[in-house]
Amino acid sequence: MRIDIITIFPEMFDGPFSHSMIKRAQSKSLVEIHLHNLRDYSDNKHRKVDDYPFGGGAGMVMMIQPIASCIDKLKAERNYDEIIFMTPDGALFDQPMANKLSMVENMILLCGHYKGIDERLREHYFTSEISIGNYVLTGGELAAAVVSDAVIRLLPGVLSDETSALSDSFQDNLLSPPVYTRPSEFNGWEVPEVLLSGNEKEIKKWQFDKALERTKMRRPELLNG
Ligand code: 6GU
Repeated sequence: MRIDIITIFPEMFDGPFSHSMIKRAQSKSLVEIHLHNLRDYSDNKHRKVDDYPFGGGAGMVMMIQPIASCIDKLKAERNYDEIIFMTPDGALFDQPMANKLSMVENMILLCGHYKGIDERLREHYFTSEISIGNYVLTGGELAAAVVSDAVIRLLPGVLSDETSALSDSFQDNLLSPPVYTRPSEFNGWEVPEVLLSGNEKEIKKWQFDKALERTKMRRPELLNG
C-alpha cells in the first residue's frame, strides 16, 4: 500500500509514523508513506496556500491551485483508488471503513485547515470525505494519522499475531472482554478463576459472555447493527 498525505505541516507526522508497528510496517515495505508539503505546490512566490473567502466572513479558505497541482501531479504518476479529504463534516470514520481502506493499493489524504477548502475542489477531486469524530481539531493532520494507523495495522504482516486484528473490539460489533496478566493476585485482587483453569471451552464462553455484557453496558448501539 502507498499513502500520500498532503499537508501544510508535514513535521506533525514524524511522531506517529516513526514508532512501533507503523515504523515496522514501513521498514518491512508493507506500506510507503509519502508526505507532501502543500506550500511546495503553490505558484505564488510567497508559497501562499490560502485566501480570503468570497462574500466575506471569518477565516481563510484553502485555494484551489496548490491542492489541484499536487493531486494532478500524483494522479499523473499512478492510479489512486481513494482521494480523501479529511474534514470535520465528512463521514464518521469507523472499523468497517478502516477494513475497506486496508484493501486499496494507493490513496491520497488531504489535510484541511482554516475555514475549509474551496468547494470546487470538493466537487471535482475527492472519492470521499472523512471525519474522525464529532469535535473540531486545528487541522486534518491528527485525523489523517489516526486513519493511517487504523488502516496500516490491518495490512497482512503488520501485526505479529495476524489473528489479533480479527479479535479487536468492533471487528464483530463486540467490545473486547477484560484481560489479565501475572500476578494472579495483587493487593488481594484476584484474577477470575476460570482464566486459570486451563479449560479452553469454559474460557472462550466466559470471554464471549463478558464481551457481550460489556457491550450491552457501554455501547448498546453496537448490538443493534
Ligand atoms: Cl478530519 N479535521 C478536523 N479539522 N477536525 C476534525 C476532523 C478532521 N475529524 C474530527 N474533527
